[in-house]
Amino acid sequence: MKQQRILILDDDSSVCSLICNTATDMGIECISTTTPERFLGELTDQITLIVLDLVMPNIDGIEMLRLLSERKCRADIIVISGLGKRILDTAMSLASSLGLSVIGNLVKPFRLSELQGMMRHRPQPFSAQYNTDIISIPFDIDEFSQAIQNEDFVLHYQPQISIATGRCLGVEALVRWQHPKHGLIYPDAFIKHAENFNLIDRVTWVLINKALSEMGNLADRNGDLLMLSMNISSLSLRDLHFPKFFTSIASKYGVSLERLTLEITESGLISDSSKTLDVLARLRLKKVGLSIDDFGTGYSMMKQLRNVPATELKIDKSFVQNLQNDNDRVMVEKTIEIGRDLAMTVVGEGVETEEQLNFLRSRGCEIAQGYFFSKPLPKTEFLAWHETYQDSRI
Ligand code: G
Ligand code: G
Ligand code: MN
Repeated sequence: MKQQRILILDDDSSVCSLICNTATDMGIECISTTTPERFLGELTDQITLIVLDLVMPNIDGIEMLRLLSERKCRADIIVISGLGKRILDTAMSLASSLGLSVIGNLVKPFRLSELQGMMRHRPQPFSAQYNTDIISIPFDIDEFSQAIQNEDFVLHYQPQISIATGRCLGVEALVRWQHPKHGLIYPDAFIKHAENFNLIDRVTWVLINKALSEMGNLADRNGDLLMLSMNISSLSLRDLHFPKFFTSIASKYGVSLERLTLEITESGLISDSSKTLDVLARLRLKKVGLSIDDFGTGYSMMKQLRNVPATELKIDKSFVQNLQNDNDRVMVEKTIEIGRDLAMTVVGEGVETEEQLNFLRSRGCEIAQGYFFSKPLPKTEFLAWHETYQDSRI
């Protein structure tokens, strides 16, 4: 176990001594300073814990977090501020998006016992904490065109469960690129490129055909057909012919439009052109379900809610997985309320634990999706999961 060593930056020297005395009493080595220059000078790989005041005269703590990230600082960080909890929560989200390891926050005036509790925190090995960037495989437009030509994509399916009855109501189809050399590549690594290459429409149609042929007519033991949700790039929804093509593919596979839902990410809807709204309205008139994916992460969600004729809201997993945070919990509660008031179905995404499921249930959320039930699975594995799941419910 690495020896704890604390470095404190606070422009209030009385706070510095209070923290230092506490640390020394606990047998922890401690350095404190009121100036950013000295702070950066003292920052070495030996420091395991940093206590950082967010509001200082010469540099703000947010700027300091950025500097720490640039220096690839791997120490655990506690942020403190007299400005209240919301700013601290924002600083913590920012810090973790910068790859820093923030372990807690303290609102001034704080209790010594709170600080002591955090200091007792045992430093973890550094490598486990530092978020490395997502590795992405470089590929060019020809290679990607070829992949579309060969239809080198597989769909994985993740169940959507009725929270009230436990029944599996439907599946969401999620694409993966089956790359001949690199293996399975996840959508975050290629969908954006497909959009930039202007090839996304071709991918969209390949996948709609695939999803409908594989899962369009899946029924459970009662003979009830399952719902099928697909993710559609908002760029593909600018094509005024989309509803016509979509309808004809559904009829080719004999799938009724009421059982299909198109998920559009909230950020995609921001660029709503009148064409997109035209397409969405016509799909809705044909009874296709429309879901706002990753709800809560976009920039103008109230405007989207008013304009888009959506039937479903999917609460982004970042909120569902952070219910211990007051802000995230309120987001989840209010999204469920908005959904109910607007007669929309609300799906809680990224449900991993029973507590998360119980919380959603207690607030009246209807559908849950997440690893708690199953990861997205290839078709045959999904079918096996579905059989076993139905067995377990008899
Ligand atoms: O499975 P994860 O499976 O990594 O999916 C990440 C994101 O990729 C999803 O949130 C979704 O927005 C996007 N995505 C998944 N499948 C598709 C697809 O078939 N088409 C498009 N356009 N996006 C998809
Ligand atoms: O379309 P979209 O953003 O909604 O896709 C959901 C993403 O979330 C996919 O990448 C899927 O693999 C992932 N996912 C689904 N359930 C869980 C879960 O319980 N935990 C986590 N961490 N990710 C999940
Ligand atoms: Mn989705």
